Amino acid sequence: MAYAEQAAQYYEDGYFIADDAFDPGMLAPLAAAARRAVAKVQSGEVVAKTEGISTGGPGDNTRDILGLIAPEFGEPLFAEYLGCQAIERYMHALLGPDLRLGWVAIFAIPGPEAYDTGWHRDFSHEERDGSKTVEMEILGRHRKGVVKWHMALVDDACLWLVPGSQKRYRTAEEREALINEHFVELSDAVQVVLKKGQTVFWNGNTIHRGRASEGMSERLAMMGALAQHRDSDSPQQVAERFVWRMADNICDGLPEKTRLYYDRWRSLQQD
Ligand SMILES: O=C(O)CCC(=O)C(=O)O
Ligand SMILES: [Fe+2]
Repeated sequence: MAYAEQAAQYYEDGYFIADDAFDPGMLAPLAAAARRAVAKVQSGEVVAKTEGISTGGPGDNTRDILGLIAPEFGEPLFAEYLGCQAIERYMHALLGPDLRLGWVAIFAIPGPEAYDTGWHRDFSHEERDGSKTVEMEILGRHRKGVVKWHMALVDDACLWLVPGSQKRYRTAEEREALINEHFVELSDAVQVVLKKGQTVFWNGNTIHRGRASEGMSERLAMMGALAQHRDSDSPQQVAERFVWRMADNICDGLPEKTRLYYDRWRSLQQD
């Protein structure tokens, strides 16, 4: 499928699946680096907290490993992956020529554990039970210009979403699932089934759910995001989960493209 068609599908359905969203030769090294990063966090060799990345501390069994571009991880491949040409081509088709840092993280569920987020939109602090006017206003504004993705490092069928729901008010059935009973089947939902190496680019404003798939033995996925950049974008308060990125040592080791994404992000953060 051509990039323009995939971009059209993204804006219509809220997602598309790509087979080639990493530079040649990156897949096996990324999986190996991800396993090392998970082991470092579990052992406490690296302590990755939203407020800062450090070394030598208590181990942690978090499922969401952040801070991968920090030098403490000693894994430069993550920053290369975020800035690689294959990702850049998709982002240019979706967001235009100028990009800035979103994030890169790992999703790790080590065994056949129960995992279920329940139905939600990624609304963070926005109103979750608004009127049609309120919800449509949020959908038009919230995380505009940000595209996120999951790349399966092992086969991954955890994500479910309702195609097109990023563009419209929720139905009565969806409201029940979003507000009251999060763990039900939704009639219009689809399961996103990824083979190892496939990437789903998707909009977190869709109604979606992450759920351990049947017979799953492990989940290991990269999560990434980039944002559209304009020099005229307004400065922001540093988001709580990105405070670690204000450390002086983050930018030095970054490859050229990721450094550009980082510098643009950094220039908009109020100290
Ligand atoms: O587990 C998943 O695939 C989805 C998790 C989720 O809600 C998200 O990434 O926003
Ligand atoms: Fe979500």
